[in-house]
Amino acid sequence: MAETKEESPRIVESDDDDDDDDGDEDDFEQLQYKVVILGDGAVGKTSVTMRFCEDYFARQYKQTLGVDFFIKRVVLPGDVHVALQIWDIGGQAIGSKMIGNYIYGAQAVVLCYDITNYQSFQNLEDWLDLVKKAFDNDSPPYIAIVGNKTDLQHLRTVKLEKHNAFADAGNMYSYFMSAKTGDRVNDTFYRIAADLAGIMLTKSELESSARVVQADIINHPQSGGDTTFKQPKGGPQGECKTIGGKGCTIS
Ligand SMILES: Nc1nc2c(ncn2[C@@H]2O[C@H](COP(=O)(O)OP(=O)(O)OP(=O)(O)O)[C@@H](O)[C@H]2O)c(=O)[nH]1
Ligand SMILES: [Mg+2]
Repeated sequence: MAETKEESPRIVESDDDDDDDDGDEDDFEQLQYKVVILGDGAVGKTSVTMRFCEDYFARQYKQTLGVDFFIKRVVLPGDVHVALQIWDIGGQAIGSKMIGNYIYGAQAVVLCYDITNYQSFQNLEDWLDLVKKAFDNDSPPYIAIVGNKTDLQHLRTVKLEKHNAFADAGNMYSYFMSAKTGDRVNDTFYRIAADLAGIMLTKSELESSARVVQADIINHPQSGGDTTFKQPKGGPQGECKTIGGKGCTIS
């Protein structure tokens, strides 16, 4: 997949607090991927995203309405810069007319469930169906299944064998994590970024995967043509409000 580099949307590194710097000399090209996180309400999609992007965890549940956007840049071996544009979709959006648009054009889809909530695991079938529908005749994206809340092992209701069988049947990548403790969150996203970029990681590279920085999108192309980067319908530009300079939301 390394050859997709030239066709990727461009993104320019931003300084945290220096708005008047045009930054021309520091601009550099990097890969950018759309990653969509799907799953039932309260499984921890926002928590996982916030843990990865801001190393923050909120105990209190605040339902996501529509979709929130986050950008996180990771630096892979070989100094390959990858910006992950994360679309955190509210679980209630399963009944929304927009859901197909949210999913379309993703390079990666993360199907998230709560290991203590069997229903949330069963409902991944429905989420997967939506993904298949959204991609229709197009080649499918990278699909991962994530069992969240591993800090609650003692309350687990979804057996490992069930998880593995579902992942195998759908030819999906399989991960577990805890947004609460942060266990396996960074290295999972780092792995996804590396897989999308076609970069093999050694064990030690995975373990040192915490090198992440914030970036802002400044250019989102209007047409993906026949490249592997399909332009999402109804993307964040123009209709996205910035929240605290980090995530942005469409509802
Ligand atoms: N113990 C534990 N609680 C978690 C974990 N991740 C999320 N939670 C809690 O689960 C609740 C729901 O988390 P959210 O991240 O808001 O869930 P969501 O999937 O984004 O929900 P919607 O926005 O409605 O789709 C919150 O109270 C979180 O604190 C985890 O890894 N462990
Ligand atoms: Mg949410």
